[in-house]
Amino acid sequence: MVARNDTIAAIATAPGRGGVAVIRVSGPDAFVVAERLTNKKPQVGRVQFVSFRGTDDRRQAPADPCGPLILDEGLLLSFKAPHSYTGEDVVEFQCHGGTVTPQRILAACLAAGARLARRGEFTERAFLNGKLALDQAESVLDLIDAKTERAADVALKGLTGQRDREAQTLYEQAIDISSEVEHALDIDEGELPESFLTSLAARVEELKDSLRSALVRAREGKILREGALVVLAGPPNAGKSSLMNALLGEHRAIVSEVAGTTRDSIEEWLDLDGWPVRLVDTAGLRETADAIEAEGVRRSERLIEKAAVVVELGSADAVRQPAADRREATITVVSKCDLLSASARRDATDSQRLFVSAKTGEGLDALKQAIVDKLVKRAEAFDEEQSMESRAAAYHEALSLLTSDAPAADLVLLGNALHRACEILGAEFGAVYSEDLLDRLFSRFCVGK
Ligand SMILES: Nc1nc2c(ncn2[C@@H]2O[C@H](COP(=O)(O)OP(=O)(O)OP(=O)(O)O)[C@@H](O)[C@H]2O)c(=O)[nH]1
Ligand SMILES: [Mg+2]
Repeated sequence: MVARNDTIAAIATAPGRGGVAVIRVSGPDAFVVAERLTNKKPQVGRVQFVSFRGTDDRRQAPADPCGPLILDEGLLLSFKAPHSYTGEDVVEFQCHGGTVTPQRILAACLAAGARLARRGEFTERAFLNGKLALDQAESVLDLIDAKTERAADVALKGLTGQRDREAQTLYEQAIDISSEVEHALDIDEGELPESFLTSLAARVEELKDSLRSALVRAREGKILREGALVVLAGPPNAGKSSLMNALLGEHRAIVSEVAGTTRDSIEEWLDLDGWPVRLVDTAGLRETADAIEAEGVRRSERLIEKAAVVVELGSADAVRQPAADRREATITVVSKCDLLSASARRDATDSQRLFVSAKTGEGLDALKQAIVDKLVKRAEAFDEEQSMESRAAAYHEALSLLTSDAPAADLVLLGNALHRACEILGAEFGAVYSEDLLDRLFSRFCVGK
């Protein structure tokens, strides 16, 4: 991937109907493109009211003797390098939204010499021109994708460099201890103050605590970014679809007294106390001869395996016990609790079960809280997850180096472990980037960003 000298253009706003759209142009010819479209010299630091004109071919067409085709009226904003998002000359056109006008203005930009931008190319240029660090570039994407305020807050921490500073602080903490150990290795053991080893052990423990908290934050970040899969499961007619609707506060899934109503899974986003949750209603689990329903059941089972949290519904006497490996992730719910008599309810009460009624709303808040609690626990559980993002993996690795290989009494071992931990932490905010990593990151962006 190399910095290019051409000029790129793209529609920066989401497609579809909207009041205003923004077309962004970046590169050495950005101002030329703007002048050809608006017939005005771009002026930095001013908002210019302009008419956007079509391409020259159209103006010269004999069939159109009335001069240039006006595509729209709107605003022109101009930024001179390096004081722009990308660090290059940038112009932004604000025009009316919708499907046609932004596309026509984009086409006019291309006819005026710009090239259509690839996904993420604006942010990639910002990175290559030193306007954004890698973590910040990644955070731009997270901010765009954020589904809850909490997720947006985490992305902003990355964008403003707070996450890099966190890695840097940990690195410095490790370097400090490491240099003390090096020093201790250089001098005679007899010259070390008596308290040296005790205070060293305490500082290593402090560093491990900091690493642990950073790891929890990094893992929360992953859940906040990607959302957590929460699956409603249970036998047919248990009230899964009704519960889905009650949690969403809308009639999203079809509910009926016929067992086997839901055949395919239904998915919606839900904001639970800031945690973005992918809530999925599934086909009821049962043996069935119906081929379509059987496929639905298979899909439910696959979803249950992947879920961060499984909400298992059943009547008081029929709640299935979750498989051993899914127990941590499962919340057991007695649904339709409004139908239970007082005595049946007493019999079924145990601390592991939540009584919930989609009809009366009883227990809904407790269920939401239980889901959030599971998500927090999941962020705190260190080992079980396979796919850790790079920063969490780095913190995890540094932590395990200091835990397993470094008895504080053996200074040589501790010194080695600290050395390796410093390398790992340093790479988290340092300048060690691989091209592959960059290509993978920027291709996840939308065009125009
Ligand atoms: N009294 C009462 N009835 C409920 C409650 N929740 C669901 N029902 C009823 O139970 C029946 C089944 O509800 P659904 O939500 O369709 O159940 P489901 O688990 O999605 O069923 P399948 O999609 O067939 O697997 C419907 O007649 C609902 O009206 C509840 O909290 N209280
Ligand atoms: Mg259903």
